[in-house]
Amino acid sequence: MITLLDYGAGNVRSVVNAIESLGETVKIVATGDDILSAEKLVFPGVGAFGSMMEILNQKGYVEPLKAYLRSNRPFLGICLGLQALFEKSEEAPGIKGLGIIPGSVVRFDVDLSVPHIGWNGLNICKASPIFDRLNGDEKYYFVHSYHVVPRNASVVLTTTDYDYQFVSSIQQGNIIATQFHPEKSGRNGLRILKNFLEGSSTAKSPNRALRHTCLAKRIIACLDVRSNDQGDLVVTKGDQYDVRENGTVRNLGKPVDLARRYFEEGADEITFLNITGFRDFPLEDMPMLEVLKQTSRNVFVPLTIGGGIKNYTDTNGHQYTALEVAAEYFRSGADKVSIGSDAVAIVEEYLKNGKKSGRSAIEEIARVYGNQAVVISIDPRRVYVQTPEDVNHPVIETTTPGPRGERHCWYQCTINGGRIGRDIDAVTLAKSCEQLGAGEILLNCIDRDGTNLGFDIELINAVKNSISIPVIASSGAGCPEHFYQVFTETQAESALAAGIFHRQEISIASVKSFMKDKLEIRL
Ligand code: 1PR
Repeated sequence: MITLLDYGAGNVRSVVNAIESLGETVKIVATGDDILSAEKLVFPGVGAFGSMMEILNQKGYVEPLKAYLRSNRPFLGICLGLQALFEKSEEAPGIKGLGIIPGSVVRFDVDLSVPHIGWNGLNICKASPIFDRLNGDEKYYFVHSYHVVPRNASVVLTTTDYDYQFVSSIQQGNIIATQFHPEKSGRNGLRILKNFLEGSSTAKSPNRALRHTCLAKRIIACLDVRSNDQGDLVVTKGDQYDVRENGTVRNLGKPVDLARRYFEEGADEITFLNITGFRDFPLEDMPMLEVLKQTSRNVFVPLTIGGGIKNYTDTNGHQYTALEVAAEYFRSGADKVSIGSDAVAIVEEYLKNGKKSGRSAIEEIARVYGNQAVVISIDPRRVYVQTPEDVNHPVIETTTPGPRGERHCWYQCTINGGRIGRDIDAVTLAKSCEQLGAGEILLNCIDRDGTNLGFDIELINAVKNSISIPVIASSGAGCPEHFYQVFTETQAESALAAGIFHRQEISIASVKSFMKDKLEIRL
C-alpha cells in the first residue's frame, strides 16, 4: 500500500494511475495521522510553492510530514514535492518550506526559455536503488521555473543541464525526490517509480553515465475533439479550421484510442482541443472529462487540454470561474490547460486598462497551478497590407506575397475557432499573456492548418523572438522535413501536428527517426 499526499492542487490522478499500473494500491492522505502511519509516502507537488505551503499548513500536514521525513521511512517527492523539502523558495518570499534539506529553491537564471519544459537527461552523481535496470542515458519529463540548491552536495543524486547544471534529484537516506515527473516520463519513468515501490536497498549505477544532458525537441500529437452530428465524441481535423466535408464533421477516430496509439508511437506530449468548447460549457460536457480520465489511465506522457476555459454562468444562474473549470480538467488527468478565446478577451481588457486585474483566468490559474500549467492557444490568420504604415500592428515583410502581390502582413488573432477576427495581433497577444503569467504558447496558424505545406516560419519567428516562454509550433506539418525546418529555422521548443498523424501518412516514429542524428530528440 502506497500512501499518496494529495493537497488538492494539480494532477495527482496521473501519479495514482502510474502507481496502480504497476500493481500497487494507493491510499490518499485524508488526515495528518495518515501521513504518520504511512509505510511509503509519495508526495507529488504540483502548482506554486506558496499556495502549496499554505494548503499544507491549513490542513495540518506540515508537522506530520516533518515527523515522517525525520523517521527516514521511504519517501518519494515529485516536482514541488522535492522543492517543499527545502527551507524557502524565491517563488514565495517569506513562506517557509519544510526545511528537511538545508538549502533553498531559486528561479532559473538562464538565457533559455523559462519554464524549462520537456524531456531532458540526468547526470548521475551517486548510485541509488531507483536506477536499477536503467541505462543512464534516458530522458525524463520536466516542467518547472524553479530548481533546488542544496547546501550539502552529498544529497545530490542527479544534475541536469539547462544553460547551467541544476540539481534534478536528491537522495538523503530513504528520502528521494525528483524535479522531473516519473509518472509522465513514459516507460523509463515508470521504471523509476517501480524501483521506488519495490524498495530495494541495493544502490545501482547505470552503465552509461552522461557528462552533459540536453533538452529534446518535443513532437506533440494534437487531437481536435468535438461531437459529430450523431452526438459521438470524435477526433476531427479541419482544413483551415473547416472540419466539415460534404456537410458532415470529419471523423478520424476515437480520442482515447488515438491518444493511446500516439503514446505507443513515441509522442512526447498529447494535446486535446475541445474545439466547440467556446459554445458548450465543458463541465456540462462530461464526455471530454471522461476522455481525459480514461486516457490518463494508460498514457504516461503529459496531457494538455483546451477548449471552453473561461468564466461561465449556467442556465440556473450558477456561476463557475475559469479556475474551477481548469481544476476539473486537472482532476481528470490534465497536466496543462490551454486557453484560446478567453485569452484574447483578457488581453484586450489588460491593454485597455493598462494594468493587470489579478483576477483573469490566466493569472488565477497560474497562481494556483503554476505558470507552467497555463498554455495560451493562439489562432492567428494572415492579413496582408501594402505597407507597414497601413496598420497599427507589428508587420512583417513576407516571402509569401499576398493575393495582390502584397509583401507585408500582420497576424490577426481570432476567437471561437477562427470564426471572429479581433483587432489584436499574435505578437502582442503572446507578449501580454507572458506578462500575465502564461507558461507556454501554442501557436496555430489558420492559413497553414491542414494544408501539409509546412509550418509558418515567419509567424513562429515573429512570436518566438518577442517572448521568453516556450513556443509550440503548430499547423501545416506535411513531412518529417517540416519538423526539421521548424527546429532549425526558429527557436520553437516543440512542434505539433494532427492531420498527418491521424491519416497515418507519417508516424511519430518516422518523424523522430528522420531527426535522430540531426537534432536532440527523445527516442
Ligand atoms: O477558444 O478556449 O474554447 O479553445 C478552443 C480551442 O480549439 C483553441 O485552442 C482552438 O485552437 C481550437 N479550435 C477551435 N476550432 C478549431 C477548428 O479546427 N475548427 N482547432 C480548432 C484548432 C488547430 C491545431 C491543429 C493544428 C495542426 N486546431 O491545433 O491541430 O493546426 O493541424 P495539422 O497538423 O493538420 O495542420 P477556446
